[in-house]
Amino acid sequence: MITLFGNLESGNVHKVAMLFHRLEIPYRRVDVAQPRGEPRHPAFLAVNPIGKVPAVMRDDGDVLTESGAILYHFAQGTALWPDSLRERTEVLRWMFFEQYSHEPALAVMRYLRLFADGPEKYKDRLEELRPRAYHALSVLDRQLDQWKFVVAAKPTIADYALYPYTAWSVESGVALDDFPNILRWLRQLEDEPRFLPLLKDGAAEVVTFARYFDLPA
Ligand SMILES: N[C@@H](CCC(=O)N[C@@H](CS)C(=O)NCC(=O)O)C(=O)O
Repeated sequence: MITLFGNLESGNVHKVAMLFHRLEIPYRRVDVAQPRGEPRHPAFLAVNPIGKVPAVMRDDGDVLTESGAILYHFAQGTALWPDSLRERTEVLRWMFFEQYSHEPALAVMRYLRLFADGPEKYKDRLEELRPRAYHALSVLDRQLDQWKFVVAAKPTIADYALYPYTAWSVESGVALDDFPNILRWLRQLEDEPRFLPLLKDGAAEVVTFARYFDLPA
């Protein structure tokens, strides 16, 4: 069975879990949590030298990392990866936007507010990131004014890439009231078949970090 390394609180991990759930791909999850520093543990670095989750190990031992690359890999041959070159280019465009302009603001703000030690320490950093998060959401909202889903009338992996940290915007400290198209789009995606809600575990089995890597608990 495929192994997904990561924790439920990570939006980058949730993108992959959402895709596996939608495509009915069974997987076990090894709990690797950033607040416990586990992505930088030597045992995990042997799996993903980048030191970040998600990582996915296939049955043959091959490891895939980077959420966008994992989505791309498993969406091949499904309707979530469109046929035309032009649409594929748009899907990649929005996935790169997510990684460079959206996630680095929203995910970092959420991490500092919820998981970092003493969020007061990060007040300046949070203030610096706020306009970037707001800008990224404004851009996404304008795109969703033209399209039902991010690049088309049907969802693609770009929607899955953008869902978790957009849906968690309030936890990042940015309300979505100014973004009516985003609010509509979130509900639409949630109404899609086999939608996996945030923080819900879709894994067939969960293994602790210590047990998987044979470390003292
Ligand atoms: N570009 C990566 C980002 C992954 C990422 O930042 N993961 C975080 C959790 S959401 C992590 O593992 N951080 C651990 C660390 O930086 O120490 C992806 O999309 O997979």
